[in-house]
Amino acid sequence: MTQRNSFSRRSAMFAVVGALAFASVASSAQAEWRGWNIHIEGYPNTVAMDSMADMLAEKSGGSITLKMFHAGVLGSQPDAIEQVRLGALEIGNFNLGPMGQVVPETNVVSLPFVFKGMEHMYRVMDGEVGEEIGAAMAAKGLTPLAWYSSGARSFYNSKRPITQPADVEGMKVRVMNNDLFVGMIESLGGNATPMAFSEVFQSIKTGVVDGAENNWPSFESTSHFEVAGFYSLSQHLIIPECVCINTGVFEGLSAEDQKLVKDAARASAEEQRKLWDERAVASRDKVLAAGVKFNEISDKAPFQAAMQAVYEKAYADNPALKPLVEKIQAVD
Ligand code: BDP
Repeated sequence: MTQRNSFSRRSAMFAVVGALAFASVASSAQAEWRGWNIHIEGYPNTVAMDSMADMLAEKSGGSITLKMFHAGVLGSQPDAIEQVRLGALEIGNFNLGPMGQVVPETNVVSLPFVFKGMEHMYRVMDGEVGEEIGAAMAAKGLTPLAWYSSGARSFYNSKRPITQPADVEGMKVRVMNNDLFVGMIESLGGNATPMAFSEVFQSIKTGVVDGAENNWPSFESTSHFEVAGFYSLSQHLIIPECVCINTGVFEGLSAEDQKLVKDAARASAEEQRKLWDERAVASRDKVLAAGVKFNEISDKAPFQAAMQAVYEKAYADNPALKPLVEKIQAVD
C-alpha cells in the first residue's frame, strides 16, 4: 500500500473511530483499554507490554484492563499513532520515528547521530528534554507514560557491505514513514522508500528495495536477515520509543489512577530495557550463525558529515529543533 492510499483510507476511518471513541468515553467507569504493538510474541516490547497489562489489572483490582494486540494486527504504525491520538485505541508502544509527522518536536530524536550512545539517550529522555518532548506529544493527544529502548539502527541489504557513504549510492532503501528519513538516505546518495514494517520482508525478497535499516532484534525477528545478508554497523539512529496513552483518557483518570498507570508503564520500561540488552545480543548471535556478513564501520565521520544537510533541512522546517539539539548535546 502506498503512503497516499493509506492516508486517504485513514481519513475515512477517522469518521468511524471518532464516533467509537465518543461511545467508549460515554459508556462507564470500568476502563477496558486496547493497546497496539507492532512486535511478535517474545520480543522485549511485547513481553513488557503484557507485563504492564498484568500490573494494571492487578493494581487496579480489575477496574482498568488493557487488552494488548500484538504483531501490528490493528494496523500500521502511522495509522495506530492516529488511532491513539484520536482515542479509538487507548494505548500504543510507538517508535518516535514515524511520530515526527504528527508531533514535529519528536523529530529531534530522529536526527542521525544525535545521541552519543544508548546510555546518553536514556539520560536525555529520562530528564528535562524528555519532559519537553513529552509535553509536545501530550498536547497532540499522545501522552507518554514511559520510554522504551529501540537500540541503534544500522543498514542492511542484499547487495554489499556498507563501509562508506558511496556504498549507499543508488541503493533502494526502505525507511520508516517520515520525510526526515527520506532526506537521510538521499544525503547518502540512495533512493528512499517509506513503507510499512510488515511489507519490508517481501519487498527485499522481490527486489522492490535492496535493503533497510534497523536494530539487531528487529532485523532478526522479522526474518529480514534471510533476504538481506549484509549488516553494516552504522548505528546512525538511536530512536527511543514510548508507551503512549490517549491524552483525554489519561486526563479523565483520578490522580490515583494516573499514578497507578504511570507506575505500571515505568516498571514495564525497566523490564523492557533489560530484556532489550539480552535480546540484542541473542539476535546478533542468531543472524551471524545463520551466515549474515557483518562489518563494523571504523570511520563514521563521512556519514556524520553527510548528515549536515539533514540537520539544516530539519532546522529550516522547524526552528524549535535547534535549541533542543543543543540541550541534548549539553547532557553528559
Ligand atoms: C522497529 C521499531 C518499530 C518500527 C520498526 C520499523 O520497534 O516500532 O515500526 O522498527 O522499522 O525497530 O518500522
